Amino acid sequence: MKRIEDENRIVFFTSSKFKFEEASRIAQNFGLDMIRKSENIIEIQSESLEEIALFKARQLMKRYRNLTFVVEDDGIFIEALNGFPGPYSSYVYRTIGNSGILKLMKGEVNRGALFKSVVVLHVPNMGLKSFTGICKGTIAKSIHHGRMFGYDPIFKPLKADKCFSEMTPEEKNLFSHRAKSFKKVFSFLIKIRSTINGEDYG
Ligand code: ITT
Repeated sequence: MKRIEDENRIVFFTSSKFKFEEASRIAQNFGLDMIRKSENIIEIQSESLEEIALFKARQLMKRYRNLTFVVEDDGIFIEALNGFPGPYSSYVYRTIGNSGILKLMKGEVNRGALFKSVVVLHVPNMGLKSFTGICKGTIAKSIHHGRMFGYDPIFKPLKADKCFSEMTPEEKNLFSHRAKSFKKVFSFLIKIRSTINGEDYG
């Protein structure tokens, strides 16, 4: 059993095994060890993904001030729907789902959309810092198959020839909003750790 207090370990607080699967592969590429933990936290309703993610992180900070951890909030923003569902993506997915979105988009020529990921990192004694990743793409005309994570079966990134759901996690990481935000998080973490080590031994 892995201990979450290990100082080199990053804990990703998320209820989504898909998010973790993608982010932990990126962590591995950076030589970092990440584990997943589910925790009961209040998710506020807000028009800002960053505010939602920060609110989650602040609750966890009170419980885990000695832990290096991350939380993430995502949304899909559809041009023809004026950015809907955006920060309400989780609720909309649970209620009308992908088929509901496709109904709203019926006959719509403008299929443009983007995914946004906001990750908030907590480092002990340093507080919180947020990182953003965006992936532009289009909404498909039907539900595609494969890895059925959220809106992946209806979202095709620009420059790709298939929907996210038809990609392996590695392929998705070549394009995704999550890959972009987490790469920023891990680069930052490595940079501050080398600075701290440099000061200790310098
Ligand atoms: P957390 O525990 O990490 O908060 P969550 O499922 O509540 O997980 P979000 O609020 O961040 O996640 O996500 C909002 C919605 O967007 C949710 O319905 C997800 O299924 C969906 N979603 C998030 N990232 C996605 C991705 O990479 N591909 C497809 N759908 C995604």
